[in-house]
Amino acid sequence: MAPITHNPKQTILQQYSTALVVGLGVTGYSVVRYLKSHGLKVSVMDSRTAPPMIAKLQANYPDVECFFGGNADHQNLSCRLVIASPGVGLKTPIMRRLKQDGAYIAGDIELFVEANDKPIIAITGSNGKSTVTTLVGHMCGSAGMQPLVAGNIGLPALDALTDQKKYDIAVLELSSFQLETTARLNADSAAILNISADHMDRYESMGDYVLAKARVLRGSKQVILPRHDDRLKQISYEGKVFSFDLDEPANDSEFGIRRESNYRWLMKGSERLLRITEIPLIGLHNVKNVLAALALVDFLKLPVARLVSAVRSFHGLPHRMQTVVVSNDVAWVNDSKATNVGATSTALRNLEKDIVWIAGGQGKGADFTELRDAIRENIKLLILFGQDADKIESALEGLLPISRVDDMAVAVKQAAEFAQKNSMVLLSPACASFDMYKNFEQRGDDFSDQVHSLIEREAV
Ligand code: UMA
Ligand code: ADP
Repeated sequence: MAPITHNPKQTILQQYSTALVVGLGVTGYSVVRYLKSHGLKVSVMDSRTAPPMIAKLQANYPDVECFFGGNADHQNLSCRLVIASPGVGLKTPIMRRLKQDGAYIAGDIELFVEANDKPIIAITGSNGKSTVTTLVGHMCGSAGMQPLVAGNIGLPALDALTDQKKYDIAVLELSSFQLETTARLNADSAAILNISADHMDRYESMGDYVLAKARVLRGSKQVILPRHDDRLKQISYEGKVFSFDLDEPANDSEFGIRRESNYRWLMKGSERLLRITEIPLIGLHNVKNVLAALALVDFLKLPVARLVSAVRSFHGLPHRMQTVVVSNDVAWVNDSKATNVGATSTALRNLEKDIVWIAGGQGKGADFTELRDAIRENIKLLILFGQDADKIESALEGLLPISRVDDMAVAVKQAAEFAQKNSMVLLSPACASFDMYKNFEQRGDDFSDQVHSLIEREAV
């Protein structure tokens, strides 16, 4: 095939008439639908024999040529335009080969950016993305706007575009995977919330991971960053910087906290916005999330009263520090979405109560010794299960009592036997769930179900 001829001054739709979509999950399917609706000839490749969206594809697009299963990447798949799903690493043999063959590789977000003509607010970071994305959407909605909220949060951006025809602002949660295949986002306001190690099975180094995240800032008019994060000091951007953190802001481009008599206020420079106690969410990390959300929407100049009422009425998302039940003075808390070390150590550091901590799963190449600094005397027992339990146990050995179990049912039973009054049982796995569950929601639901049935059995 001839060398790459992609012209960045023209859109993808203007330049290509055929495309190969790699990965047939929700993103791949949304891309097929979008490209077909614009008249492209589309083929699909997936390493699984029966990928998740196969039935829907065959029912709605029977003419799409499919290459499925282990041998798919040995087929002659050359194509000038390749749209990669986020889960498909660009360094996998098939993607390297397609690139060598001269293909232009993009992702669904690049297609979205080309189709969209409304302002974009973009959010990435290792943790807090879904919380901040939802809160920003809620703020915009409370102020009378019609936000489109999509991306890594679960709704592919191109599906949101089709389903929700009328919107006046796009609020996108973006993973490092999605950013790798987005040439230039040109957001109006873009944030990197925080950086801690995640997906180290996909990146060669922390530096590579940070560079992928930093792509969110490309072309952004406003850049929102935490004030004190050394890992973000090296990155470059063009837009005006607004920073957020828990200390006092020094000027109008800083969001932070000021203590005044008995109150701690969230501030933009010298302007009071709301009191910390008005935030219904648990933990100082969520105060940071609220500050980031306020900074992200600042350019819209929405009425402060509307923003404050949005914060007051935002009770967070399921599976993030969610209290399942308080029974016999023991709080059972589901933080199943803590799928990396950063989220779990934030949770452990923020809790004062005695804790029975349930963790484990698929570690994604994480260095679990980073959890050591978060272990304090109030963590009375760690109950471990799942694929990388060995690794966690050896990283934390000697710091706290550790018990090994086979599954959630036994973990919950053992936690109930051990937990004292006024303590908390916390599911905060520090791992992905895919070794034992479909996703983190199913793992969190299993935890809740086991807790409720145990309490009901004890009540009989
Ligand atoms: N596949 C291949 N070859 C590969 C890898 C995957 O063929 O090398 C195939 C799989 O066999 C599967 C398909 O690709 O059939 C799945 O595609 P995908 O993994 O890109 O998943 P989607 O269903 O399209 O969902 C993706 C995001 N998933 C990932 O990034 C792994 C979803 O984020 C996102 O909500 C959705 O797009 C809509 O934008 C999930 C996630 O775990 C929640 N994200 C990671 C995170 O939050 O940490 C980044
Ligand atoms: P993401 O979409 O980035 O995974 P979520 O809002 O879904 O973020 O939260 C994921 C996990 O991270 C949860 O365990 C939550 O309690 C924790 N978390 C939320 N915000 C932060 C933050 N700012 N810093 C660290 N951990 C956080």
